[in-house]
Amino acid sequence: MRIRTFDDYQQAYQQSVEDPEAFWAGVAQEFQWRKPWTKTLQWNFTEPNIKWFVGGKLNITENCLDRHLAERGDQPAIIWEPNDPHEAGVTLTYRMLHDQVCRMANVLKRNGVGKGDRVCVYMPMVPELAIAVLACARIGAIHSVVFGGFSAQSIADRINDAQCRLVITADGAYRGNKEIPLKSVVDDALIGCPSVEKVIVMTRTRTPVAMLKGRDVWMEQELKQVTADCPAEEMDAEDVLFILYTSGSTGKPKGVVHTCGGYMVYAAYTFENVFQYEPGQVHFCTADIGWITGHSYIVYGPLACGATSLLFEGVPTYPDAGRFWDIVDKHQVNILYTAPTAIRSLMGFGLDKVENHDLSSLKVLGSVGEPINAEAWHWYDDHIGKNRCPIVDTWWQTETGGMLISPIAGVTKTKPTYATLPLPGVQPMLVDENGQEIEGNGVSGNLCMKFPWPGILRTTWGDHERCRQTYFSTYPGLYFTGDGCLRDEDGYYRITGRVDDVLNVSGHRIGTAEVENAINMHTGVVESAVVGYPHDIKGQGIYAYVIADAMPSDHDADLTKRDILATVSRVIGPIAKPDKIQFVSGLPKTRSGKIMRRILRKIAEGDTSNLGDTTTLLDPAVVDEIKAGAV
Ligand code: 7RM
Repeated sequence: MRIRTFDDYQQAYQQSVEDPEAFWAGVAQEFQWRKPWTKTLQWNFTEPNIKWFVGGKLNITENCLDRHLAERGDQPAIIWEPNDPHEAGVTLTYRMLHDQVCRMANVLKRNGVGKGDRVCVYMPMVPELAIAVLACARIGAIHSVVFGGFSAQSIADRINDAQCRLVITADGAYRGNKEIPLKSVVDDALIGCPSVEKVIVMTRTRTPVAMLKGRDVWMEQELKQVTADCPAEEMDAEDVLFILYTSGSTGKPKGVVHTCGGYMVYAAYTFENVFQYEPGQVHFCTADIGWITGHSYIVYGPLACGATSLLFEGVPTYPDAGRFWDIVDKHQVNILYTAPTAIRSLMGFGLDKVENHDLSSLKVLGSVGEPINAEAWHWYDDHIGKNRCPIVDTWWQTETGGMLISPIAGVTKTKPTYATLPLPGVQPMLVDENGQEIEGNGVSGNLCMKFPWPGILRTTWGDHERCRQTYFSTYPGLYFTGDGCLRDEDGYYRITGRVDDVLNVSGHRIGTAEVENAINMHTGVVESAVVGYPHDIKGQGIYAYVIADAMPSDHDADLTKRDILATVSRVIGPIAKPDKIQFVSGLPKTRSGKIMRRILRKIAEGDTSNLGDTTTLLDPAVVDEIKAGAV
């Protein structure tokens, strides 16, 4: 099953297209199933209805933990590096992790959680976060991890959408030189969350917190009340494993649903092959477990393969911009998987921060989350990989569960800025505006998939129609990714960015509509329009055009802008704060009332020379005003 050469890749790819069921059955067979499946795949992309390993029974934690005990019970499963380099870290062997997951699972049971119940997890990047996630999976509870940078309002929206019964959190989180009061944010959220019965609170920062009798319990005390004996719940391959909320072009974030069997097989298969993972290697994925990258390539993929996964609590620039390299050196990291935004930011601090560290343990470098520009690619290649580590530019999405288009390390010839070729089982297709397939090479179009892979989303929580509408209706019979893509003369794929109203700011997915709604909640704001613009470090920055009920004077404008930022922070979280705000008296609208974002994007980019056709605008004069006031 393991791909070692380009020939292997071509063979695997060919089989995966000619006989996908046999191909994936072969991969899935390597895992531990309580009961084998009876049908490998049932699908249609119209409803959509997608089922992998039908009738198969398993528990993902048996595959991530129990299965490894005999052979590598004493090997590190998780190495934890704290925010403060002077604080002692933690290494959990597979045996220790198994023990702690079972204990935590028993704590959940004691607090009324059972199979199918939803649990919200709002935690710092500590081992207990991975343990909490796995404990849910152990007993068949569905986890919904919310990134620690989201606001109380965002947590409340997610909890209510999934009707979570319990929340797992901590008193606070350390991030660089900041302390985030997680429990206090949860308390604010829970004012509007009647479904939540219990809150389990871990001690991390020992910030004083309110503990409500009957609702809030301390994790440490709960753990004293349980044993480490917790048989895994038998799950159907298509039972829900987790929900993860992600932004789209309209409305509130959607709860992307992944199921036990297919997701496990896909996360593990892609982890092992793309990174060419070898037993004993240390894998360092710098993402937060609050995002899909953390789910698939810190927790499930590596653990399903018996790997050692490094979990880092802090940020790349604390205590200084050499922190990643310090960690690589200290823990002899073999695989480093990070985002272009981190690379670009660290590039700016110069080579001194890199050169005093031993990076010779590195074997493979990965990139994810946004397009990687050539300059960042080369810096990564030259100064981190020293031109001896393949770079895998992995393209995928929350909805895809795992990587879809990516080089296989050392196997696929790489090309800067290209995600290169589809992985086995992945059948990309480029289409034009009218849904016509664009064939041949040296072309570009909208990126779709014409066949399911085991990690594809099954639905969006509580609203299957929204799933159909968002991903399967634009081009009937296809899964639409929302990305634009180029296929060059060699058949290599290069992702050019979103073609919908979704922004990618420092690798975080943010819907323009979400930011607009938040801005519009600010008093005095009549209307707003949000677009992205190129940003040297973040990839994209957020530019907001705002109509206020009275145009603020220069003095007031600055204060009002800060108030708007505070409002957005409150409603969504600090990650969605606009980088630039421009007050305008009107927005460029067509006669039918549609905002012409194309024009606003051009102005935000600073390219006002050629705004294209503006004759369909209701009031073309507004464009001149906006151009003149651009910030
Ligand atoms: C894994 C993740 C998904 C969106 C996706 C793209 C963009 C991700 C790359 C990329 C160019 C890449 N999930 N994207 N990886 N663009 N090259 N290697 O990021 O759901 O949060 O975002 O991110 O636009 O649609 S996500």
